[in-house]
Formats: sequence, structure tokens, C-alpha cells
Amino acid sequence: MGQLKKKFAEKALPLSVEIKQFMKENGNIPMGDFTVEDIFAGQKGIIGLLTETSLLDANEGIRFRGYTIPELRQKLPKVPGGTEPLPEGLFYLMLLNEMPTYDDVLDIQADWRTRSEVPAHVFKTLDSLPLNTHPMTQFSIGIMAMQTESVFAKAYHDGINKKDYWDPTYEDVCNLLARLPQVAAYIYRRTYKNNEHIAPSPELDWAANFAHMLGYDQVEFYKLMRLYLTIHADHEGGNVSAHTTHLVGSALSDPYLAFSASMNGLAGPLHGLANQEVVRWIFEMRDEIGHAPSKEQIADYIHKTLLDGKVVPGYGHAILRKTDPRFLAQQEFARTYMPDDELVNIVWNIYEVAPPILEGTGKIKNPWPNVDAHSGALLLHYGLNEYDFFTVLFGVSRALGVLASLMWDRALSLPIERPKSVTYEWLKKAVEAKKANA
Ligand code: CMX
Repeated sequence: MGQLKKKFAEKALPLSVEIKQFMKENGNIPMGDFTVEDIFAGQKGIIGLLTETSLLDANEGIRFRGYTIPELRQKLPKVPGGTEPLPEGLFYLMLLNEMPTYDDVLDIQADWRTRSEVPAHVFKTLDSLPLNTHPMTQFSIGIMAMQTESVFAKAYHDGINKKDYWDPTYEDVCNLLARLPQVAAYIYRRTYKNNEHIAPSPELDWAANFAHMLGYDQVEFYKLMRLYLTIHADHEGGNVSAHTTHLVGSALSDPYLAFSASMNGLAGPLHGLANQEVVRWIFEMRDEIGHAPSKEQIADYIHKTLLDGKVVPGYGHAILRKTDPRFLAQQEFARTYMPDDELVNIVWNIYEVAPPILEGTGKIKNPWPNVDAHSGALLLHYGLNEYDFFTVLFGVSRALGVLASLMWDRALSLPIERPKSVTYEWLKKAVEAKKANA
């Protein structure tokens, strides 16, 4: 170990223990409108953002412009005879706070089709990456490569008046949404399918065309994609991907820069990457046991995971305190189309076994499954086995919500984001002063 690294470890590790103890002893001391603990705990519970597109209730789950997930599945326009909502309609709802008609959705589809051509240099950029580059890294780089097309960046360079920012932002947002499925599908096919690409099918809706370009043309898979791209679209403003888009966008970085940054956050295992981690965790459990695990074996494996100092992926949430309605929507889909699927049944058994064990630790605030606990099993059912790719699907969906929000950031002229931070020394002194004055 080099001297610098050694010295860092000597300083940081004891300080981490000291700060944990400090928080235990002083966490509930008020600090302005908040407490000492709030400062340390990733700003959870601190209201510090305006986000119009969706609102999360700890017990009820997400509402998009006031609509719950079951309501969206019922009320958003569908293809004729379809059963799942069209995600383009959700974008319309999030942007305008108005439920679209089917014609409104057709209008978006027609507009996005005209914008959908991905510049050739984007594919060249992706082709230059080693094939073992994680698909989320490729996705982020692909988005960055498209930034050459930013209408906002050009307009800013040319001296646009700030009251007009929303207009080139709209152009970038819609161009991005129109192009992301093809970029994502290109990454999938180059990484896993011998670089054999599938041309878009312009008569299909956004989600079905994406499924088609990935190489999955089953009608049921189209339905799954429509559902998947709807339920992953937004989760109010404070989650890492939404907050990052807002934060980076607040510096007037254009939508490509802001969204690519957001995808780097989604690629973290405590956020969107959890969907691949769930499948990896289940496969490792199954491999270790040698067959589909019983409920007792699942319980043992959860205990082992916790003892090893790891998280049980797909469980827990920073805000939610009940089973995620996005998990339940996927469970309902699975009950309809694949009730006997082995992996799906393992997911359901984990749902029975995990919550009491996680609750029993006494520290995990939400022992219930989140959206990522179920999504992988549905994709695997249709043969989409390459689970390192799953977070890219999440990313394509998340674009709908965070980019609709970015439109509002620019339209409302929300200012650059700059929360105040303090040092531990500052905090200690402030706590001492409070105690002295008590
Ligand atoms: N397994 C094991 N331990 C967990 C846990 C889980 N599923 N969920 C929380 N904990 C632990 C935390 O690591 C923390 O431990 P320490 O005190 O030792 O640091 C403690 O319980 C308290 O955490 P919390 O307040 O309940 O949860 P946080 O708000 O800090 O974190 C989340 C929320 C989602 C990061 C966490 O629950 C987690 O790591 N879950 C597993 C990963 C996952 O599924 N992420 C996807 C979330 C949905 C999404 O964004 O896509």
C-alpha cells in the first residue's frame, strides 16, 4: 500500500466509527428545521426540490400527476385491443398534467419517428468500445456521443434569451426520447447478438418498436415492454437518476449532458443496477443449492447475505415503507402470462420469506420489495437472458420522467442547485454550542 493510501485508511476508518457514534448520541438534536441525523442521512425527508411530474407516498407508492400505477394501467391510451398503457401517453401526462387521448399518443409517435435517426458517429463511438464494456457505460457514452446534436447547447452559444430556454430544451428532450431505444438496442445487439442489428419498424409504437429492435417480436413481450417502460418512468425528484438530471441540468448543461449523468447514477447497484443484481443473486443462490431453492433455503441464503455484509438486492427503499406497487403490477402481469415460470416462483417465494427476516434486523427501514425485485424474472421468461443489460431498459424508461421534469425546470426557470454543506468539525461545534445553551 502506498503511503498516501495507508495514511488515508488510518485517518478515515477510525473517523467513520467516531461519526457513527456521534450520530447515535446527537442525531436527534435539532439543526435549523432539521436534525443532526438529517445532515448525515443523504438529505432523506428534507423537502428541497420542486418536481411536478410525480409524487411518492411512503405507504401508497408513486402517483404520476395524481394517478397511481393501477389507474395508469387502466386510463392511459393503449393500442387497439391492447392491455397495457402506451408509455408515450405517460410522457404526455407528465409533461402537460392532462390525460392524453389515443390521437394525442399517435401524434407523439409521428413526431418522434421524424426525430428518430441516430447520427452515424454514435454507432461508431459505441463500436470503438471493448465488448465487455458494461451496457450502462455504453449507454451513457452513446448519449454523450449524441450531444453533438444538442439544439440547446447551440442556442445558448448563439445567445438565446433565458425566457426561451424551454424551446431548444424541448427539441433535445424529444430527439433524445426518439433515439434512445435505437441506441439501447444497438448496444444489446452489438454486445450479445454478433453485431447483427435490426432496423426500426416505423408502424410500431415506441415500446413495441424497441422490443422489435432488441429482437423480441412476441406480442406478449410488446405488452411487457409497454408496462415496463411505463412503470419505471419516474419516482419523484429526489431519487438519484431524477435528482442528477435536475442537478446537472440546473447548471444549464444541456439535456444530453444531464441525462447521461443521470444514467451514471442509475448504474449504481443501490439504484437501477439492482435489477441485474437481483437476478445474479438468485442465480448464485440456485447454483450453490443445485436446484430451485425451497423457502427454508431462501431464508438461509438471506441470512448468509446479511452476515457477509451485503444487501439483499430488490428489497428496501429510501422512502417507500410498503411493497412497491410497481412490484405488484409486475406480479399481476406474471400471474396472467407465466404463473408456472420457475424463476418467477422463486421471486414470489423470496417475497414471502424476506420481509420478516429483513425486519428482524431492526435497522432496515423498509423490508418490502421494490421495483427491481421482479423485473428481471419477466424479461428472462421471454429469453432476454443477458441481465447486465437490464438497467439500460430501466434507463430508457426513466428518460420519460426525468426529461419531462427537465422541461419544467427550464420553463419555470429553476435556479442552479447549491445546497449548503458543513464539515464534521462545524457540526461538532454547533452541537456543543446547542448543548451549552440548553
Ligand atoms: N439488504 C440488506 N441491508 C439493507 C437493505 C437490504 N435490502 N436495505 C437497507 N439495508 C441496510 C442499509 O444498508 C443500512 O445499513 P447500515 O446502517 O449498516 O449502513 C440500514 O439497512 C438502514 O438502511 P435504510 O435506511 O433502510 O435504507 P437506505 O435508505 O439507506 O437505502 C436502499 C435504501 C434502497 C439503498 C437500500 O434499501 C438497499 O440497499 N436495497 C438493496 C438495493 C436495491 O434494491 N436498490 C434498488 C432501489 C430501487 C431503485 O432505486 O431502483
